[in-house]
Amino acid sequence: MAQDGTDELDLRALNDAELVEQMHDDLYDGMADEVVEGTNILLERGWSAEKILNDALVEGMRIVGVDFRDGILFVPEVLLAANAMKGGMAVLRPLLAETGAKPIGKVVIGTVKGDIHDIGKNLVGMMLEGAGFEVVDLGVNTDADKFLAALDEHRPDILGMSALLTTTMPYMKVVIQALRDRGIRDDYIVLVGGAPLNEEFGTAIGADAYCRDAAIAAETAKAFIEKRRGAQA
Ligand code: B1M
Repeated sequence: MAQDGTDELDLRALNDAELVEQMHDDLYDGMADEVVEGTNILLERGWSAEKILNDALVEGMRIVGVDFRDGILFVPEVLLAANAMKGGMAVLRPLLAETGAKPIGKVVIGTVKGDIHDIGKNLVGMMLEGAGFEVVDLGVNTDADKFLAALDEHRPDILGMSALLTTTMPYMKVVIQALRDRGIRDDYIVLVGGAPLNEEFGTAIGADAYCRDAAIAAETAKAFIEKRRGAQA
């Protein structure tokens, strides 16, 4: 029993499956401290960062997404859930990004104009760092001018764009067109991702590849870099 008289659940008393289920509930309820504690407990129990990310955090957010879609949860609750998810991700970040080696390439990434979803983009950034890339994150609501300015400033190998809304995904094409207008489209590998996209869309807007998830984004980025370096050798 906690000092304020409420029952406090001892997360350490739960077995792994119960703890993961409790973390889904805590994420749903926006309880960031509990999600962080659960994440730490699973790490202590020898779980890999990837497994915690996928089984506890991403799966918890999927459940939130279903109830958001169905009108059971609303923006304020989903914001709290997102905050809890970010708490867990902050614990995992150094583990996912652990590399120590010289960067194998540079990526500029951002969520496109009109869109403020950043959890998926942040995950992609972490996985790219884990794969050995230096990542410049432009944040959310990024317009074409900001992308172009960042390309000029950072000279990356890859431009990554994220969109979570059917209304914002067409803006990716605007950015790619802006690259074409400047005659610099082929200077960059353009990767796109986000829940409403698919491969067909990626091809239609002239991206080099659509990436279904963060792990695939990291694999795809590596494969393109190796191919490009091979062609230059
Ligand atoms: Co929003 N939202 N939301 N939301 N939200 C969705 C996207 C939605 C599908 C929910 C639903 O109805 N089921 C729906 C979109 C419908 C549509 O367009 N068809 C929606 C809506 C409608 C809205 C608002 C319009 C709601 C409103 O205001 N009425 C509003 C829009 C605000 C805006 O952007 N202008 C809004 C707001 C919000 C919150 C602010 C409350 C919050 C965002 C908080 C934040 O991100 N900081 C939020 C959230 C959390 C969601 C859901 C529930 C979860 C998104 C998420 O984080 N998923 C989402 C429902 C859903 O997707 N199931 C929803 C977890 C994340 C790990 O997955 O982002 O898909 P994901 O990323 C994956 C892949 O897609 C891929 O890799 C990632 C990791 O594996 N990937 C990339 C993503 N980006 C990539 C970039 C790459 C490569 C891969 O580059 C190379």
